[in-house]
Amino acid sequence: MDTTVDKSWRIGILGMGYVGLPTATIFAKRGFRVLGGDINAGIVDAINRGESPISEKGLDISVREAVSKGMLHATSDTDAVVRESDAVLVVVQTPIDDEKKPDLSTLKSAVRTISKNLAKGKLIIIESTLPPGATQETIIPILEQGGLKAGKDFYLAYSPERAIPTRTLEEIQKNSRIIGGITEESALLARELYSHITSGELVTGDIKTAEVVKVIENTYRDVNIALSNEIAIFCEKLGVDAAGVIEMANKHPRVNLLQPGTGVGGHCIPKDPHFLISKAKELGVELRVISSARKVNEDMPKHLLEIIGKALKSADKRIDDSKVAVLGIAYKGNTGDVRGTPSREVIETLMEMRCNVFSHDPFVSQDFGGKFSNRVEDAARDADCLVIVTDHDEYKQLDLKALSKILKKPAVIVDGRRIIDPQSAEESDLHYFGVGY
Ligand code: SAJ
Repeated sequence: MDTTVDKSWRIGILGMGYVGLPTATIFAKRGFRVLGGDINAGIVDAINRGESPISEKGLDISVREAVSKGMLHATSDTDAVVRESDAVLVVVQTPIDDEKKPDLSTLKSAVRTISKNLAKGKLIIIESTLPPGATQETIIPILEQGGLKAGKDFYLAYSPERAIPTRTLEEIQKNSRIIGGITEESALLARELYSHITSGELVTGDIKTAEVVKVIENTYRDVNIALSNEIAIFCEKLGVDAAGVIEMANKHPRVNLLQPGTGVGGHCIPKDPHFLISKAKELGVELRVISSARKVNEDMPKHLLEIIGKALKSADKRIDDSKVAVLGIAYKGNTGDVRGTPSREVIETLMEMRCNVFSHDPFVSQDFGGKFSNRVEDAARDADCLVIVTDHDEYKQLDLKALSKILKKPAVIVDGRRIIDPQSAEESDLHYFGVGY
C-alpha cells in the first residue's frame, strides 16, 4: 500500500478533549477536513456553535475559525467518524481506577467503534497514553475482530501527545513526536500525516518502545519533583531555604531539579507512573524508586497542612478555631483544570478539622466545600492565615502590604509554591512560612 497523505484525506478524531480538540483545529487550519467525534452531546454542540468547551489559551478562536470555514464538524455519531475518515486518531482519556490500575474502558469502547467500521487502507493512530504492551494485548485483538489484519489490511500507529496545558496549541505544532508503527509502513505513513501539523522532529520506531517512552517521560517528571519535595522537607528541618539550594544546584550544567510544592496534580503525571508500576508487577519487577516518588508527591498536601498548623500555632491560633484563605483550586498555575488538584485534599482536610475555609481561584469557581470568593481580598479579610496552593501568575503580584492590613493579626502566610519573596512578606508584616523554607 504505497499511500501518501494529501489534503483530500479526511481526518477523524475520537475524543474532543484537552488534546483531541486542539489537534482537530490544527489539522483544520492546515487544510484538512476534520470530523470530531465525542459521546458528550454538550461538547459536540458547543464545538458546532464555534465555541471551545475547554479553557485553553487560543482554543476558542481556533475552534470558531475551523467551524466557520467548514473544516471542522463535531458529531456524537462516532461510527460515522470512522466510516467517513481516511485517518482516525483516538485521543480519549486513559485514567487509573481506585486501585490505581489502568482503566482502558473508554479507550476500548472507541477502538470497538473503529473495529465495527474499519475498512482496508485506513490509518488508525492511538494518541491516548497506554500502559506498555496495551496495543498488542488489548487494542489489536479488538481491531482485528472484523477479520482485517493490522499492518496488512490497515495501518496502525501509536503517537502520544507531549503538549502541556496552557501551551497545547503551540506545543502540538512544534514539539517532537515519537511514532510507533505496527509495521514500518504504518510508522512512515503516520509520520507523513504529522509532518503536516508539526515542525518538530518525528522519530519512528516500534509501538511497544513508544508506549514505554511516553510513560517514562511523565514518570521522569514525577520522580524529579519528588526529589525536590524530599529536599524541601529536609531543608525545612535543617533551616536552609530549599528554593536557594535548588536554584544554585541547577547552575550545575547537568543538574535540572524541578520545583517543590504542594503536590503533583493533573490527569497525566500522577497517573502514568502507575501504568509502569502495574505492568512491572505483572512481570514480577518492583519499581521501588518510581513507587516511592509517587508516595512522596501524594503526601505533599499533608505536609502543607502540617506547615499551616505550625504557622497558626506561631500566632497562638488553632486550626479548628481559625479562618484560612486558600488561594488556588486548579492543579497548576494559569489553568482552570482541577483534575487531581492537591487543593482538594488541603481544603477537605481543613474542613474536617473544623477550620473556616474561604477559597479563591481566578480560573475556577468550585471550592470543594469551602466558601468561594471572587476576589482575593474577600477570602483574605479577617483570615488567620493565607495559603498559596496554586502558582497562578495573579498570586505572584499579590499586594502584600494591603493583605497584611486585612488579615487578622499577627498576619501569617503559607507559600505552598514558593512564589512570594520571604523578605518582602516579612517587610509587609506578614510572618512567612513555605514549603522548603
Ligand atoms: N509541578 C510541581 N513542580 C514542578 C512542576 C510541576 O510540583 O516543578 C506540579 C504542578 O503544580 C502540577 C503537576 O506537577 O500539579 C503536573 O504539572 P506539569 O506541568 O508537570 O504537567 P501536566 O500535568 O500539565 O502534564 C501535561 C500532560 N499533557 C497534557 O495534559 C496534555 C503530560 O502528558 C505532558 O507530558 C506534560 O504536560 C508535559 O510536560 O509535556
